[in-house]
Order: sequence, then structure tokens, then C-alpha cells
Amino acid sequence: MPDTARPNSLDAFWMPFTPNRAFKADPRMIVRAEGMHYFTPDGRSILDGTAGLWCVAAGHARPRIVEAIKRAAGELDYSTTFNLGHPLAFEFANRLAGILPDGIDRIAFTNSGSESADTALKIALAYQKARGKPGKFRLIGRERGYHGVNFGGLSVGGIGRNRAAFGPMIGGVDHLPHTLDISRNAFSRGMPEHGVEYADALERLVLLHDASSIAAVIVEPVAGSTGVIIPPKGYLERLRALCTKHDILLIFDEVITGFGRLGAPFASHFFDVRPDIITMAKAITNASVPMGAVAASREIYDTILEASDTPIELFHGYTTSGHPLACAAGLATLDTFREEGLFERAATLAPYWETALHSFRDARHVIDIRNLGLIGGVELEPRSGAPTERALEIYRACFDRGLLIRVTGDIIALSPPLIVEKSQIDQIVDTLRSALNGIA
Ligand code: PXG
Repeated sequence: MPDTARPNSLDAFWMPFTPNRAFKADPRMIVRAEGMHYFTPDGRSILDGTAGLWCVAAGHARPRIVEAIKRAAGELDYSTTFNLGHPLAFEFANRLAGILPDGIDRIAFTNSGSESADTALKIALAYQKARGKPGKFRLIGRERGYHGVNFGGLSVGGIGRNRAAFGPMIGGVDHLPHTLDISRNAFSRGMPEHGVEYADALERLVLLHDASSIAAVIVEPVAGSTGVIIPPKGYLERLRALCTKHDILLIFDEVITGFGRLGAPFASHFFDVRPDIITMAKAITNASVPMGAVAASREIYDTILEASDTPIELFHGYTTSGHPLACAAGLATLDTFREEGLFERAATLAPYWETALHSFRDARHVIDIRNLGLIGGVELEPRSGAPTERALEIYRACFDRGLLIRVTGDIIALSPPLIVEKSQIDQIVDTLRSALNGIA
């Protein structure tokens, strides 16, 4: 076991979204990863059923990506992209433009999904001002939406617990209803039949606020963090049509759905619905170096540049926007995806994945199963008086049996790396079933 596997103390690291007291009393450590697996300090292998945190899409420690990062670190460790260029940033933006939907190809780099959400919201506001409509300032999110933890994304986000401690949020925000409707859609395979009309709530917000005050709507095409909410058939199309009708920008947060998760480069391709802005992060570098990005339509970019009465057109950016190591990792990630057919692989595996997941239909405690591409959600009945406990026990039981899953509330979320083999899908399902059978 390397020394780093035995830190002297766990006190100093304030862990994110973690019950720090409970974790530090009973820690679980990871020291290495390769392909589909993590390894614990005592050498146990853990099958990664969640691609890290929806992000290690091409599997762990892929040699091409590792080499690219090493090479970049030795060549150009850092150079600002404020008024100075380095080739990798332009090259990576060009390559991303090549896999994004046509015309959504002006790319700003960030360092995370949260920064991408806030960047996208700011671009939407700047665009409305640039086209002479500064009164269009409202931002519409959705209940149960997750757009990270910074104030913009938090404000349009729809997870009460994430917002509760942090004051009034930014002004001028409203929310659409979420589309999870277990009473009508339980155990749907793929996109649920019922709920297209949830999009019509935008008409009500337009009546309430007037379209002349609304800048943008932001949604995840498939909501991940709040427990895998698949859009009802026709919902995204209707939302697009209503945004167009009322001259409102549509932002797709593709931090989870981007980079092949549904079997196409982006969810925009998969659903054949064209937003005006796409945010991404996570798998953009296979999570090997932190990075995010925002792709805006040419119309948005050109409008903001042409309307600017100052040399700098958009007063926004981060010290490490377009960091050389991240760009190198991103380019190598795209190469790996292309060589191994990973943009399409989820589409090939989706039928097997769907059948495997829905084998839980009669398992104990299971009240709904949701799937699309290589995403799966298994919702459990909460234990009476102790919500979330059952799912947490399942999480621990799976880890002890050599499988990493993700739980949120009483929902199990699954999103294996796109390189997963069918036998490993079987292993995920068998392990989860034995964990479900073993708890009260
Ligand atoms: N948008 C979406 C759609 C996300 O899923 C973010 C933005 C924020 O990304 P950063 O890089 O700032 O974390 C996310 C992040 C989970 C889980 O358990 C999901 C995320 C983060 C942590 C946990 O599903 N998604």
C-alpha cells in the first residue's frame, strides 16, 4: 500500500457533499483506477458503476489521455488565455465545434459544470442586452434541476436542500415543474409516454412574467443528480417550440448527457432538439483534468461581438480557462472516443442495459425503474420514518461486494463508463440484486 493511502488524519479535508462525521468515522478509500475498476488500499477491485461521478466515460487511466497530460505538462504548464493564445486551446475548441450540433460552435472554456452553468446564464443575459432587449433578464430553471453549486446555477436549480442554507439566491428566477410522474409512468422503458404537457407550464410563466422579461430557460435534457428523470416523449420538442415562439433562449445543461452517455455525441443529437447554448464538463476530459465548456450559437457570439462598444466584448473568464493540460486531455479523450466508437457505444448497449435494469421490476423495495442510453435509475420505497437510509445501506452493501453505485435520496443512479462489457452489466445487476435482497 503506498504511504498516501494512509493519511495521518482525515480532519483537514472538508469533503464535498459528504456526511463528514460519518465518513471520517468509517472511511472508504480508493488508491488506484484502471479501465472499469477502482482499487482499494488493500487491493480489492471495485467495479465502477457510475463512471466516477458520471464523468469517466472512457474508463479509467486510459493510456492515450495519461500520455497527453504528461506531454503537455512538460511542454507548456500554463499560459493565460486572456489576450494571449496557446495552440491547444484553439485546437480543442475547433475539435469540439466539430462534434457539436451545427452552428452551436463558439466555445468558452471553464473548469467545472458549475462554472459552465453560470457562464451560460451570463452569456444569455449579455446576448439579450446586446440585441437591445435588456429587459429580458429572467432565467427559468426547473424543479429538481441541478446546475451545480455556484449562485447562478443554484438559483435556477431546483433542489431545495442545496439552496436552503444560502440565502435569497439571484433575483428574477422562476421554475418549471419537474417531469417525474411515477403514478403514470412507473417502469417505463426509455422515454415515458405521459407528461409532454409539463412543458406547457412555460406558457403560464410567460403569462405571469411576460415574455419580454424572460431571457432563457435552462434544463438538463435528462436530469441526473436528482435521480434520473427521463424527459417524456415530445417534452423537449415542445419546450423548444415554446422558447422559439416567445423569443426565449434554450440552454441544455449537458454536463451529464454530453459525450456519448445516450449513444450520440450530445443529447441534442439524440433527441434531435436544438438548443441555443450547450454546457458541458465532466467527460470533456474524461475527468482526468478539471474542465468545462459552454458552446453558444454563432448568432449569440456574433451579436455580442458586434454590439460591443468596448474592445473586450464579454467581461467574463477564469484564470485557467482553456488550461493546456485540460485541452491536451480533452483532445486525447476525443481521439479515444473516436478510435473506440464511444460516442455510439451506448446506443449499441442500450437494449441490453434496459433489459438488465428492468429485471429489478419485482425486486424488493423497488417502486420505479428508469433508463435511457447508458443511464439507469432504480427508485426505492423510502423506509418509513427514515428516508434515504435504505439507499445508503444499499450503497455500502454494494461497495462491500465490489461495486460502486451512486445514490441520491432513495434513488440508485447507474452510469457505467461507456466501455462497459455485457458481463460487467450482469455483474452490476447481480450485485445490486443481492444487496437489495439483503436489506430490510
Ligand atoms: N450540471 C449538471 C447537469 C450536473 O450534473 C453540474 C452541472 C455541476 O458540475 P460540477 O463540475 O461543478 O460538479 C453537474 C454535476 C450525482 C452528482 O450524484 C452529479 C453531479 C455532481 C455531483 C454529484 O449525481 N453533477
